Amino acid sequence: MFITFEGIEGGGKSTQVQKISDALTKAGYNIVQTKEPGGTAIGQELRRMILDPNQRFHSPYTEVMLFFADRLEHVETVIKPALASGKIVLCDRYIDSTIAYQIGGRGMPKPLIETLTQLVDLKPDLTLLFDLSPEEGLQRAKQRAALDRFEQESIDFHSRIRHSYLDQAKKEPDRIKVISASCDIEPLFERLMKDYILPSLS
Ligand code: Z5A
Repeated sequence: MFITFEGIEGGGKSTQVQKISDALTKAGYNIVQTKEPGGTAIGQELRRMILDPNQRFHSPYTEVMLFFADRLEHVETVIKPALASGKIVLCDRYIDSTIAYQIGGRGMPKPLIETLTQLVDLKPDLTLLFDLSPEEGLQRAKQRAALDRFEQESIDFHSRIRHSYLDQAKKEPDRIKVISASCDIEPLFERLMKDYILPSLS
């Protein structure tokens, strides 16, 4: 199983990925918990460049190329080997982030992203999309740490991303499950395990 977690900032994905990973590991499953950007050593370098609030890219295509460089290394050296050895991969952000952020948010041409996506050649089995208002998400993100390059963008940018995600979910309802993330951590975790994670593993 290859399960991805998606959504706008502050939706609580990272918190839930950690909890799900801990619970499944305790139950005896072999889990690989990973994320994009930054799931490999090269990816960590790319992540630092991508998220640095002082970073200025001079071509509108630089950012998306860095995300794909990160992803190609990640898929080849982490995700595919883990799946081949029968492990369950839990990944915090993946291709749907590129569609939502770079096409929905930045306005990159869809055919370009579709062409680059063909290089990746691996789709998730299940995607949990954490949905909440950008206002609430950014409020949560602000409480946590200094804002990164994306978190400093406008509410309008984050609203476009949210709508892009919801559009994707409408197009692929069997894979992408929309989760209302506007509730407390523990009840959300219990709902995710009972309604999505455990059924997908049985
Ligand atoms: N990006 C892109 O543009 N294109 C791409 O292809 C990819 C990514 C792959 C990566 O940042 C950035 O890269 C991301 C998209 C872009 N934009 N940003 N920023 P990241 O990996 O550093 O951050 P993130 O993925 O957005 O995760 P996040 O900011 O950590 O948010 P989260 O995972 O949704 O939430 P969280 O860390 O679990 O929780 C945030 C805070 O809320 C924290 O203080 C929690 O304790 C709190 N929290 C969590 N759950 C709850 C609930 N249920 N109630 C109340 N408070 C909660």
